[in-house]
Amino acid sequence: MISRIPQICALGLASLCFGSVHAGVYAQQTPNSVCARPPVGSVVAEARDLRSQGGVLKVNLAVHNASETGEPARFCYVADDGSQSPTLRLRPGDLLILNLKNALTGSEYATGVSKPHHSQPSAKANDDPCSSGAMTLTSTNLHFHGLTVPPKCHEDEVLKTSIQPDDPPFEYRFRIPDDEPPGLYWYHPHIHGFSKAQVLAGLSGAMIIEGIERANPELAGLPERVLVIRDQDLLNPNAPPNKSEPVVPKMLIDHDGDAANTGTGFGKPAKDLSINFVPVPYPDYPTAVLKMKPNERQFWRVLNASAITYLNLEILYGRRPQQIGIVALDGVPVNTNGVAANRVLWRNRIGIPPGGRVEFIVKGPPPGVTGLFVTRTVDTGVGGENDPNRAIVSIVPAEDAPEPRSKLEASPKPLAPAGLPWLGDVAPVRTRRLYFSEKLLDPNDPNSATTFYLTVDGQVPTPFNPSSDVPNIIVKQGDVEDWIIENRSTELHAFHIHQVHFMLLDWFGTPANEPFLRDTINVPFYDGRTLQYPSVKIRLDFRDPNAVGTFVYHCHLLEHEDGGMMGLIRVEPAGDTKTAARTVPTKNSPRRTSAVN
Ligand SMILES: [Cu+2]
Repeated sequence: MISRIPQICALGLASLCFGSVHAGVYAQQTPNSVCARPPVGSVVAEARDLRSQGGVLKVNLAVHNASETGEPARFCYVADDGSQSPTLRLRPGDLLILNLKNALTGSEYATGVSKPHHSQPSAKANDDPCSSGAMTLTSTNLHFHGLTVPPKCHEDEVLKTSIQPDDPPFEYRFRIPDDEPPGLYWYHPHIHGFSKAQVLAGLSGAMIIEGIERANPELAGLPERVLVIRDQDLLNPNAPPNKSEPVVPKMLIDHDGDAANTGTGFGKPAKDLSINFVPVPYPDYPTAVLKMKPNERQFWRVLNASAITYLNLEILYGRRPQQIGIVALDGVPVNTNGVAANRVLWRNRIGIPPGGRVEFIVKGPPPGVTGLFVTRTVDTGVGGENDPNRAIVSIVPAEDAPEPRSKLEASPKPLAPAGLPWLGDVAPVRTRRLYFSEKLLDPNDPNSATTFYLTVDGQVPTPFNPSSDVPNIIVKQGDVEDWIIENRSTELHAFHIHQVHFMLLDWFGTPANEPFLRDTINVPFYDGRTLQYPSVKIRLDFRDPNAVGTFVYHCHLLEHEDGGMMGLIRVEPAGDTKTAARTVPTKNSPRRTSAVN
């Protein structure tokens, strides 16, 4: 069937089938005064850069929202100058002072977002944003994804910190650690039960720790671009797929009301994508436009700020995949292990889970060849959402293309080598096992509500309980641990842990021993056929004293996190011996509940 249609159309790249970047007849998101978004087919503009000066970056951000009938809800971060989701640029050692004003309006569910069925919003507990713990659609807070900043109020604490619309601006204030790896990080809200709704509506922004050219001389002098790929509710949910696509048999809706995985690479996606807020809507995927000087080398920093969409990125020139030179993943240069030979990983495709980042060298297309930046389909399992093939950006070569605003330093001073031994060379003090699982409310109805679990093996599977302070895992600062994370469900999950990075040792039975670090990793789904559940094995680094405190690990598909797929970890200070008791009950032990609380 596929061979009967043009090859590029068979890839689901409908925009190229039309040979056009114009939008079709379907709805396009139109600009509006609050949380305005660029029209479909726009040139990809860069977010405003806010740079630290004299070692300090002071930023005021207000969280606004808007929604028009029949259009997806829009939430946005607005800086003092009216710009949205600015890119925060700091150097290691710099102080960030970020005042966050919650200017959300409307009742909890009156902003075009349906009430999540997994979580019950909790009422505002008290007036102190540091201990409020209120979880509603109009509460908000910030997580600084990837940074090793302490999990303390006013720094990177998301369990209790909650800012309400009538609160005065809330101050985030912390220093970027001197040894924070240079790279791409990001900020987004983390209100349990409402993370998906707020991120899907647009609450996310990039954060750059400057100096990556100091870690990797290949980058010296390159112009850099920050590309934020977000997802959003479909602009044309009722449209049939583009006629160039082969007809796919399965067009089901999953329990979240999203298009279920067809397993074919085609069909209606669960969500639309946007790039720097330029929407690329189903069903025609009219691309955003990015101009580059022909053959120019640039450094692209790509963030998957999607709430639930996995990306599988590729660049095509003349329909052929191009080599991209990966220099950092999840904010950490790939040569952070100190091996010069690992400066650049040349690949022609890279998968990025929601929350993940990739930074790479790319060469512009030759004169006369319009390239495509695409995401290939991701098989999310029979229980997963549909992430089909689609183009995102047309890369247009043009001699007069404007240069990106930022350029990396031309003669950087090399970065000091890491102070600690490479994680891969450190023996773990223990191995833990965790597993993802899901339970249908009605086992006979695949569309009934689902509860999501991320369980430490031996403990009783329980959805994350925001009112419990009892950690599922206790670790001592200074330790290095191996975790085997299994997936007992039929859909893909993306494991993420706050505050620390990890190394991938083994992926689905294949040794990886990646010589670099991540903070988010896909855990393959169970297809009902393998003898064992699929798993990944990672080595986690708890050596940094900034990680001391209580924080979370969770699935970064935010509807799963909101639905309970999250656990609590406490990192005790080194030398503290009072670590025993207070962990959650196991299947074999009597439930220690009130006695230990
Ligand atoms: Cu998940």
